[in-house]
Amino acid sequence: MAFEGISEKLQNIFKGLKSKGRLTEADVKTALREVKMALLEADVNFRVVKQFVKSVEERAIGQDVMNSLTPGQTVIKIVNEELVKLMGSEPVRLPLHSGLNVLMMVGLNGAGKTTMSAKLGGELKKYRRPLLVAADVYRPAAIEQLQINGGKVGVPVFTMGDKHNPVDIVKAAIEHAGKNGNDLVIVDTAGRQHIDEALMEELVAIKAAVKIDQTILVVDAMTGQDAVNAANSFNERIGIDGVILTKLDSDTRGGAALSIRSVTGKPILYSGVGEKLTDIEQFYPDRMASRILGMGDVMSLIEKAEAAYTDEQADKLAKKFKKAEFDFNDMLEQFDQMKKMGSLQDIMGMIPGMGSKLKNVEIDDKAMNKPKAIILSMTPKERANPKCINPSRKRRIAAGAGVEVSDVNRLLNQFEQSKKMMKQMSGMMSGKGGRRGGFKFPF
Ligand SMILES: Nc1nc2c(ncn2[C@@H]2O[C@H](COP(=O)(O)OP(=O)(O)OP(=O)(O)O)[C@@H](O)[C@H]2O)c(=O)[nH]1
Ligand SMILES: [Mg+2]
Repeated sequence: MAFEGISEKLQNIFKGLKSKGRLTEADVKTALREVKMALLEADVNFRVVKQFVKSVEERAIGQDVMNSLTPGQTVIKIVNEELVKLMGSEPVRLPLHSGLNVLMMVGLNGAGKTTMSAKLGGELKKYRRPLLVAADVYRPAAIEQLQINGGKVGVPVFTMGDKHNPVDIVKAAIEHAGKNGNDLVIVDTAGRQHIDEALMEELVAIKAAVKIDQTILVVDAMTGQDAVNAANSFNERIGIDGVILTKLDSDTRGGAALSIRSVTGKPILYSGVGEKLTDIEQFYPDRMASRILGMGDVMSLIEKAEAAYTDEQADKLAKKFKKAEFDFNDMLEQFDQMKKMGSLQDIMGMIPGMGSKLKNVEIDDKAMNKPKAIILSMTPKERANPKCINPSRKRRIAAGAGVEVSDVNRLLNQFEQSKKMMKQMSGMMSGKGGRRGGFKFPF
């Protein structure tokens, strides 16, 4: 899970701060020294760390903070605010003007350019008419990969095979876009293992030959300092306009996410959060800071739930909860809805305070398979009215699902328990809007 190490360290530091009623200057300095170590260990650029700690210290060591009622909380709040600032403060939307826009995706080998090109195409298709362009003529199967991904998101792919040079391909693609009513051209370029002069020349040549509106650097969040150094070189050599971080679903330490904005001075536009082509999110500095601090990412969780549930479904569910009418048919439906929200591991990681608790727990998405199989081997009548499930029915259900009768019993007990809980909770859940409230920081 992303940011595990740094989250845990920061939370421990904060616990120490909060346990003290009053804070001395020395307390704050000690805590900040630990914050500094945690950031360095997460592979954050050392200059960025130095500046960060200085900014926090300037704000934290003052009479206002020391004399406040909850100095520990105040210091934590400052750290949070400075982290948000480090990643750009406000979310930045990809700037698109009216008429034809050309985006060029650049970055190191394997950063996720081809995947992200398709993800962006799929995302921006809502507002634009995108065209993907296969300008990686070096890596075997790169063109095919883009074609397959383009097909999956329903975005056309322009290719001239691998016998032309990328400058000619991009020129022809722009002409093609003009003729076919595409107003957004997304160019997938070749990656290299390291910054490589020939590659840089090629990108410079493309930029000289056609008008590129946005040069977007795709950065693998797993790679920390290396990514940041590469970003610097790309920026100096060809000039970049924005950054996209990929693989934020993996167990990245946080270094790239925290350094890249401040090192390049360019906004982080989106993040890639999985291998599926819908795994793309707008980048929100405040939400990312919450995740890094181990406060969870409640907003993203709510958005995911809202995307998976229609208003109608949410209302229906809330009503059933209220009357405790929830049955196994509903439970089955929930399993499928949960799947739409992503992997269980990811979902749990967004819940405040859960990230660090899950450290060594492997959450298996298959965990839902057993109860699902049991419910599937019930008759519709049994699902709607679990009370009628007598011992002989239990045996039949167990045999049908390939489990033990004790597994069936366990599920039935859990079900009764949750019905009781639902009754108690129903007062707290009042429609969709209600889910937004009630969020508290875990420390
Ligand atoms: N988990 C995860 N995997 C990703 C993400 N984005 C890309 N990948 C995977 O990373 C690998 C490389 O992605 P590509 O899109 O081929 O990367 P690329 O930059 O085009 O690579 P080259 O063309 O070889 O330079 C693939 O296996 C992708 O599925 C992401 O956000 N999360
Ligand atoms: Mg590629």
